[in-house]
Amino acid sequence: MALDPETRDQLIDGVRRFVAERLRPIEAQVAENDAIPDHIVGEMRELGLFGLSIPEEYGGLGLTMEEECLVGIELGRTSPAFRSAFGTNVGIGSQGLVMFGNDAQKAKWLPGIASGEIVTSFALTEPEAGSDSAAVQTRARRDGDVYVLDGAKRYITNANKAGLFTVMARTNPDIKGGGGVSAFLVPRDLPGLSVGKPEKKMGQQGAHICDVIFEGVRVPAENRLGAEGEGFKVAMQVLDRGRLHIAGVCVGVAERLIADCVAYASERKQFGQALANFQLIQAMIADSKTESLAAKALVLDSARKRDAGEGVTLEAAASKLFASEMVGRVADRAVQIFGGAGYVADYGIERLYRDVRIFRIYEGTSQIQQLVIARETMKRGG
Ligand code: COS
Repeated sequence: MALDPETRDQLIDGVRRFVAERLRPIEAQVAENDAIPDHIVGEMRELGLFGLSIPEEYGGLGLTMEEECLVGIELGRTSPAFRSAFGTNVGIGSQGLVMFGNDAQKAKWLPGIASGEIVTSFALTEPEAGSDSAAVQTRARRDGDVYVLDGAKRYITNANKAGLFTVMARTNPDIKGGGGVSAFLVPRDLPGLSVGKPEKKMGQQGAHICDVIFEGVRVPAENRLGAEGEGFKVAMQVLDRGRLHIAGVCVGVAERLIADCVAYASERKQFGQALANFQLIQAMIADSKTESLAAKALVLDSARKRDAGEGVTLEAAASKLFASEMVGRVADRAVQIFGGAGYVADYGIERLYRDVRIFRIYEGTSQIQQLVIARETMKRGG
């Protein structure tokens, strides 16, 4: 159920203040150290950020999709690496369980996920299954009352901290596509599960992705999420939702960059006057603002449709496509407006330029979103 307007404003205000006062001052330091200080993660837990989307009965805030996107916009006003610390708990790491888990599974895991005591990861991608996620090769063989998992997952966000993985694995090797895949809740401490070193990345330092290896990991059959063969659909529905969240974050980063551009252009003087007086600078600010407003309208409208119970596969893909491409253009213009300073680390613009590049890739590349949008549009007949 949606929050009443006053509570909603308080929540958004609280997150905005936390971002401005606690996160922004240390964003360069976090990038430098490739780590978010533990006490900051503790503050995120206290604020309830790990449980934004977890139903209230399990200790979360139970936000609607629209509310979650509004919070996502606020979180986008600083390095997106911070959001990543709890992003999997809010999105792809928990939503399979929220949407498809049975009561016992939910009661066992969701309270710890909501509080942040348990960090979750979503293990779909593999070395040979990126965009083609139905090509999952990790095997899950039934052996009495367990499934035995063997295989490797790649680029798994928060794997190095995760206590629980939602793993997509092939239960039926005779079915080559998604129909042979099932989803499992796999605790980190099961023997045979190992996690690789965090990858060195282009941006979003402080957020980590690692390989996850399964060697004869015996997962109790009761940890299967949904029916056998339903795993691919679980993953797709989790991603539909995740794409809306990411689109919200993209809008937030764009708003931050636009504010930075306005401040810099007002202060910096060339040819005897502020950059902001030059119409070619104004044109870049106008384009960024227009696109950012359009993305915001699209993502919030799509989120409201989801909250109303409509299928939003198309809208989520369109939001993710438009917002992630939009923030790429906004970041590029920001570097241009800042000029040499945009290319220099001290101003933080080049860091955000690198940070936003992944938005066009993860949770489905722009090309996958185009494919989904085209298919859905044709299905709907226009
Ligand atoms: N919701 C519910 N069901 C869905 C769905 C969705 N959003 N998308 C697909 N399905 C179902 C289809 O209806 C189909 O069911 P039936 O077999 O009963 O007809 C089944 O899943 C297979 O779907 P489809 O034929 O569309 O699968 P494809 O292999 O052709 O590809 C794409 C689907 C390319 C869209 C999918 O693989 C994808 O999204 N890839 C990107 C993955 C991704 O985002 N990875 C990021 C890493 S995770 S952070």
